[in-house]
Amino acid sequence: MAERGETTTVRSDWTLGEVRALFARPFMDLIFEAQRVHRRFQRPNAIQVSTLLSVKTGACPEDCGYCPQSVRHDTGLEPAELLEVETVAERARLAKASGATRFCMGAAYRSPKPKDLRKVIAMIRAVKDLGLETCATLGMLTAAQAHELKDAGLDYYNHNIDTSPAYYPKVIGTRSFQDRLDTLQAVRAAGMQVCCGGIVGMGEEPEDRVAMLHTLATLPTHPESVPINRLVRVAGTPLADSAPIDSFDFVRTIAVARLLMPRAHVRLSAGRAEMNDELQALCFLAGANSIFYGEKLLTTGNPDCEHDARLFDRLNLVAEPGPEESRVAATG
Ligand code: SAM
Ligand code: DTB
Ligand code: SF4
Repeated sequence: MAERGETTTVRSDWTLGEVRALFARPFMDLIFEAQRVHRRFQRPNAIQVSTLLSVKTGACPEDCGYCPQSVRHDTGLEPAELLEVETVAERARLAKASGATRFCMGAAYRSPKPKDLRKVIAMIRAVKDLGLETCATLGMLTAAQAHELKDAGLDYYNHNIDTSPAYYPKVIGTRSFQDRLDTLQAVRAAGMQVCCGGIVGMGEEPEDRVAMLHTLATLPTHPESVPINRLVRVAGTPLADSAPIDSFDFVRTIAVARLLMPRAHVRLSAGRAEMNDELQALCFLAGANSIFYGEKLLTTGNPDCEHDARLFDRLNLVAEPGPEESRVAATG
């Protein structure tokens, strides 16, 4: 039986005090411990590679203060209707050819309408047929919608808690923290894997980062993927002038996520375009083992593929095998 406070078992009973204490550890001790746990639970030197595509862009009725896609913020973004299934399939083919193993389709919805969901389901089937893992992020779901997506073969649903329960209402007014938890519960109950994380650098206090990770790590089952986004400050959004988070505080957030959720893939998500290679390497050392790969996130930029390929080479990182290669490895 492991002692409380040891970081080698998978626990969902973390206290706020314990999470706070992890953040307060000397930087080097924290990173060392995170890498120790990383090596125990994850493949060292392997990175899971996902590609994002915005399948429906902008004109979102929600008011999320960070988001360029809200209809309430004047960001100059050109809205676009739900893409055609063949267009999405073609983009997924390209993503697979360039090395991605998971394809994540994002739509700027508060929640999907039945007609839209039918079309997204056709997209999921087409992407799945290519041998890619599928992920979608479409806003709030009912239990029935979650089941429809699961039946269509959706592997992951992304729905972020975004920040702490206390800071959440300062950033988003059109839906509540509890709404987010309800959708996560519906996704889990339908049997899908959960991709859930948040954003840092939105002017939150360190205690908000403690509470955000505490919320994720005390879900009955940890999310399988935990995206940690560093705010992309888009002109025209209410958070455009937020002071950037200190780089080492960002790395600490990754390390604490790794320690709290040892089996999860922690994704170094939005914000990489503004990070140098050395900072990204430090994030990988702290336990990040997933990235979004491809020149665009949803509407903002991401490092170009050649740059990422070179970064992988320089750090001797390899892409984690996708579903097809894993099957071959298991049977052959
Ligand atoms: N509309 C759906 C929703 O909100 O769940 C799905 C798409 S939404 C763009 C997905 C996530 O992207 C948000 O929950 C947020 O965490 C992240 N995001 C949006 N804008 C961002 C920004 N400017 N910087 C960092 N992350 C951002
Ligand atoms: C996540 O946590 N980050 C991604 C994905 N899940 C959907 C989105 C980042 C969006 C960054 C701003 C943009 O490109 O619009
Ligand atoms: Fe809409 Fe999602 Fe952007 Fe919020 S984060 S404004 S729900 S697209």
